[in-house]
Amino acid sequence: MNQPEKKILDEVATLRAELDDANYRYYVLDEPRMTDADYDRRLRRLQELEEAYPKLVRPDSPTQRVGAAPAEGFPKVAHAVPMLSLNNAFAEAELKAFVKRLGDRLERDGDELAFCCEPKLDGAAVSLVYERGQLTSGVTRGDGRTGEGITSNLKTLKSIPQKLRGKEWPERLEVRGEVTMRHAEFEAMNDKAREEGGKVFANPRNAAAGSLRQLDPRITATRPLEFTAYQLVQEMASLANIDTPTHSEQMSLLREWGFRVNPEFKVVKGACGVIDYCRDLGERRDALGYDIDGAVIKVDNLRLQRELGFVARAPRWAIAYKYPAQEKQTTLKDVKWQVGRTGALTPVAKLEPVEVGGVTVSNATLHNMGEILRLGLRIGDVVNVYRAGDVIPKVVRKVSPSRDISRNLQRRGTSLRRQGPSLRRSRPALRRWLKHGSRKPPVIAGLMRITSPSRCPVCHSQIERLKGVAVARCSGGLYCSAQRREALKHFASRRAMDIDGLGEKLIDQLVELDWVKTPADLFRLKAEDLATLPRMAQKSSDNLVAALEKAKQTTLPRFIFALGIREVGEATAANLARHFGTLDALMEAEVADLEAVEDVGPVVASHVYTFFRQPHNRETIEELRSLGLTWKEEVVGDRPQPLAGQTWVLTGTLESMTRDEGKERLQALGAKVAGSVSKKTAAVVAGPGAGSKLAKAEQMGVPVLDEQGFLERLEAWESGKEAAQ
Ligand code: JCF
Repeated sequence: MNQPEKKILDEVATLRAELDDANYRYYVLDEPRMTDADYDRRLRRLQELEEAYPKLVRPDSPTQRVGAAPAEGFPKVAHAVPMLSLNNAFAEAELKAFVKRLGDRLERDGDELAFCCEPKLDGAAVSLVYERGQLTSGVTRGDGRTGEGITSNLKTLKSIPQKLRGKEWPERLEVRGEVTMRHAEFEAMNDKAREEGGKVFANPRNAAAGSLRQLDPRITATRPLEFTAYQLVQEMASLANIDTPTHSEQMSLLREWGFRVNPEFKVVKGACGVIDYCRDLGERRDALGYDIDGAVIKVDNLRLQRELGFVARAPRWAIAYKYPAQEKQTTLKDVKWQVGRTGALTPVAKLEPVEVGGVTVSNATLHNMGEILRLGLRIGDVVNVYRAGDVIPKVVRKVSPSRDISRNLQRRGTSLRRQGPSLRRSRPALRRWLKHGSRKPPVIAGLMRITSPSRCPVCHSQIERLKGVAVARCSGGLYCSAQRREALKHFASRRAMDIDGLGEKLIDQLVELDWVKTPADLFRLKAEDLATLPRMAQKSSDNLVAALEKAKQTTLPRFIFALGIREVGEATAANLARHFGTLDALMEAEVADLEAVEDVGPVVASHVYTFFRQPHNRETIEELRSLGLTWKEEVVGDRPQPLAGQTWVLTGTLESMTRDEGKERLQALGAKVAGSVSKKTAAVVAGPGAGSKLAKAEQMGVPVLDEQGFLERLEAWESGKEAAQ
């Protein structure tokens, strides 16, 4: 084998340093500098060089993160220091008692004590060992004393440094934290698995734990896992080396060494500080984008921590304040089939009402028939429901055959074993059904089975199910009043045509009465007719007609979005509008022209093409135009996008425009508009009433604009006078 020259050695070292740095910025600091393309190019070059000179391959090389060869099981590994559990508090009074107890024990005023507060991440706890700065071992929590060695799996996580950054780390370092998955990535992963018949996880915690216990690290590498450090392990032997007097300083050290720590981490004082933190975090829980099951409160001062010590298996100096559970058990009472805007039939579980994560849930989605089969559900089953963030609650597992059913079976003198659904038998049947696309799903043995309708429950049209997909659709199109109703709701919605006063209930009535069949019919409604409807006074009828009149002035992106073309969301609508400039150009576009638009693939292109080839769609569009619907048409060609690649956040109220208008103007300039502030945020626009987002921006040093400043910049960018910030 040829010897690498010095030049090659230098290139490899540079590539590794650049890739490590890019990973750190992306996964730990949330501040990416390198584009994905640049990252991939460097990674490929490094792979090439390592292939050409295998002697250069090192276990901590960024190329090794894709995972090594499959391993046989996992070795049991004893934790040098046991991984603790935390005592729980379920009420604010218990937090007060905790602070008071600590004050008493330490013979000082508890309200003068500093506490570190952070979200209690709901994932899989792991412990990492670094020797001379190199990651040497990663172990699951296990029973707290012994866990499983999953080092090669953990090495595939980009938020776990293989090599510590900086210098002053101790000879041996142990870091503990939680491996989690964010809601968005978890949902995307499950959606894909549902489509492909792969492994679907009940919740992000199961997904994280399951992904870490994969025997093949290459599978772990494909899972969107994230490690967040929360504890630097204090061994007596290493105490001398880590010379920080507080937990919060240790967290800063961990950050410098290359770990991600939770951005919600905060030091507060006394019982009031702790309670305020727990309340605030609880209110923002659904908006965090990841699962937490509580808040962790720790005494900040490490000397005081040592003085307080432990009781049984939990530290005296910490407590977990628990929020309501996000997964709860209830009974499946019935399944109703709902027809969506595009005709897709969704089975909706009707549940015995149950509180999940602080909200009462009585309906949950079952996605499609494939999901019902996967879960082996029958009416009457006891099921678990999961609800997190703003997403729709889901039935995630069947807990046991319900009492009702077993009683039924007893009455009939049959044994449960004979009648119980056999998942072992249903799985191959499910796979066959998915693959061959017959209309009738396989029957799982048992009573009260759930079947999918062969006719639309609303318009009785035939139900179609394409080969290889689990979704069944009503073939009725706009003949189906359910599809019409959903299409109209979408058309009128705030982000589409924004027709004030045209709510869902009213649309239901208008469709029921057959007054409105197409969006164009909306603009023909007369105030005197509307006033005859129940709950519609003359005033509200006049207002609605005025709102319809106002909505006729719209924008091209809004109009395209309002049409409700399959898989054309707001962002795609904006891209289409920008690309084609006029509706006529879009309507005449061929599939290949459509595929040339940013983020438009063959599937979306074919949906758009097919939509505009339907005579009834073209008719409706013509009618809408002749009824006076207009927008400013842009000239063909790309407008400048000075804010491309930037993420903005709008908070508080604006006087000269609504937040949605502000958002649209920013998007038109190429910016993304996000709901929460991170280090990636380019700028925050804060109007009166701005709260925690403004505070966070200031704390993170993100630029903040008031409305005046925002308007000035907008106008400069829109007129093309200014290239970028
Ligand atoms: O986020 C967590 N799940 C979490 C668990 C955070 C912490 O700061 C913890 C923990 C378990 C034990 N701290 C300890 C001592």
